Amino acid sequence: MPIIPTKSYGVLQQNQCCSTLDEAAEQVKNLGYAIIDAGYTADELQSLSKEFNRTRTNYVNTYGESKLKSLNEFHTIRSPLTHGGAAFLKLALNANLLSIVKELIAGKFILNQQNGVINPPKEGYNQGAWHRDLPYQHFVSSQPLAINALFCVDDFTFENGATFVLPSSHKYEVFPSVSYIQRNAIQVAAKAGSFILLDCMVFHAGGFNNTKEERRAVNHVYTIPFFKQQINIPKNIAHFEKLSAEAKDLLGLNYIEPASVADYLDSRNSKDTDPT
Ligand SMILES: O=C(O)CCC(=O)C(=O)O
Repeated sequence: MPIIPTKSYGVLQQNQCCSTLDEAAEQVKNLGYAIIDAGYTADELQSLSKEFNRTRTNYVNTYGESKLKSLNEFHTIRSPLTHGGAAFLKLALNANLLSIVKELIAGKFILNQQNGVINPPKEGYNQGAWHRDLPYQHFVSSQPLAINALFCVDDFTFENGATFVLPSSHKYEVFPSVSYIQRNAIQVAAKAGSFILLDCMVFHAGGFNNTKEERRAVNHVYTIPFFKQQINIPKNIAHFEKLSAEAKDLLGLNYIEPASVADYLDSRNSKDTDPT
């Protein structure tokens, strides 16, 4: 192992970092990715794995295999928290995850989307091409506006198509050349039960799954409330009244656009923040 110097000179400013979550937040800010443990027991992971498969079967039965295939949607379960078991809602509210998202996104943020992602054996899938999770965007932001948390239902390995990232690519606007990608992409292996955190502007792609088993994940995108949700979560979630105030806020209940000026003015009554 090389001995890495820790002393410095000519340095006026240095980040101070203490907890594992702080370290991960620093890495997401600088490199655009990091791994954290979600804190589940082996039994909890097993029941999540079963819930994933049950939800997928219901989803495919509801929307139809041939339709999903024709739309290149067969390897995705859209918004499992609104039609799967409570486990998916719990995942989106994971305390370790939210504490780091709070460090990364200044101010309020909401859950923009949650998707089950299946990387099938020996064939491509819709996440296997390079993209940003704020697609079609080429700006650079000094602060993260959106964070992706990809929960590993299975181990992510080099063999089963662990996610590739281009480190620090959230800091440049233009998608780099193929030769740059080949020289600089890295593959992020992670244990089942981890979240792979990405600044949503970092370029990433699912790898090729060269095993015989599917590699399953649940992706979450948290954004500042200015972005509209991929699917309207407040309209689709049952029993909202049972949720905590924090959960309602996170799921976007407080950020539905007013239908009229009158509704907007009514909404201002209950707010103590500046108009936006
Ligand atoms: O499946 C993966 O490894 C990547 C998933 C992904 O790119 C996404 O959900 O945006």
